[in-house]
Amino acid sequence: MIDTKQFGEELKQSGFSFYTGVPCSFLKNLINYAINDCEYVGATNEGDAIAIASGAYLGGKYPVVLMQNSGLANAVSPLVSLNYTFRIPLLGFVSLRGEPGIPDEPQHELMGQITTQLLDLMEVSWAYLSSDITKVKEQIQKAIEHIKRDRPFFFVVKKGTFQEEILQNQALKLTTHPFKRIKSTADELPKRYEALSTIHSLKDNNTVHLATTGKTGRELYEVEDDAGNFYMVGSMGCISSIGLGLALSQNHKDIVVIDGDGSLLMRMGSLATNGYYSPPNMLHILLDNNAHDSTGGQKTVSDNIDFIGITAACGYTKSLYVHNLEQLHSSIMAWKAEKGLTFLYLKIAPGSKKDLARPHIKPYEVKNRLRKFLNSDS
Ligand SMILES: Cc1ncc(C[n+]2csc(CCOP(=O)(O)OP(=O)(O)O)c2C)c(N)n1
Repeated sequence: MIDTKQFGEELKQSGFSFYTGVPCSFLKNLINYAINDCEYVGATNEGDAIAIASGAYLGGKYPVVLMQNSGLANAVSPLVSLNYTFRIPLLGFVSLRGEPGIPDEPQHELMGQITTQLLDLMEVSWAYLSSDITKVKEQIQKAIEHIKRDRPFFFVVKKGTFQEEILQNQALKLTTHPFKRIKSTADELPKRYEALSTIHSLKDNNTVHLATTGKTGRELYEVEDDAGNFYMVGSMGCISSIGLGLALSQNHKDIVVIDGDGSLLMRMGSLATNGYYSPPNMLHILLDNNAHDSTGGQKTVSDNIDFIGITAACGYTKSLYVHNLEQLHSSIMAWKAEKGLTFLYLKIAPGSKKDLARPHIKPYEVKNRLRKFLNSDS
């Protein structure tokens, strides 16, 4: 067995002190260490955890992600279309429930057989974590080499690898009396391009704009390319989790997340995590066209959803209905002055700019440029 604290301190010395994930009993002791002695963000979903960790990496951290192997399935989309595509590394720990030959619950049987194959298929390098601390130190160095090459590395963790680490008291954090502004007049339904132009017009050197998958990122690129912009491709629904990880690790920067209704609905559990950790430097703007516009305009169910009520109930400090571009402008200005995790909800018209191009810059170039922008003292 590994001395969990010694292992954690070893990782800490190599810069790994930001953890996120969803618990598994095999990893309980390492998670307890992370909660007790490091920064730990409890995610609602393993895919969200990957995105939170990726945001933290953009912000300059070396993140660690913990998950049960059943949750590796939840993490597939961002691992293959975010981390691979943008060359975003992280250190992962995945438990091996259902290890062949060892009795376990029936739901782990198949995943136990395919965990390492799944990692191979996703081109994620991995190793079984040794329970000998001398070997473990070598393994950590090997993992760091992969990470330095901008690739994720996963340790597959068998039962009984970590020594007991007692969970200390966990701080409770409850948001009380969130401020809500609900719909009070007709929506003017601007175009997405107009909304993005308004948002972009308020961007300064201290601000990052994270644009969701599909035409939002493509249109933002056409409004104006900027070193502080991140155009998401793939990993639909992960943009606000990236925002959370980034906002927590760069608390002096303004992080503006620009979301779509289809994307937000895809991973709505992330709202609970955002609200709980409530980074005051994050502004979450939803441009709701009631459609999957990027894939041909198929309707979403957003017309049935009270996003203002939901985000307020999840712990966002302010949830504000925005009826037109003027209100969008003034609400962003007000947020810049007052801060607090804020959700702005704007209904927009469906449709996009004609002859919309795709960013000429490659995803990993966007990432490298953004990391430089964030980590230079401008
Ligand atoms: C996991 C996943 N499923 C489906 C897609 C295909 N896809 C790309 S953009 C998009 C629609 C996004 O809808 P929304 O967030 O409302 O933004 P809009 O296109 O309306 O601007 C879809 C379905 C994807 N990229 N990833």
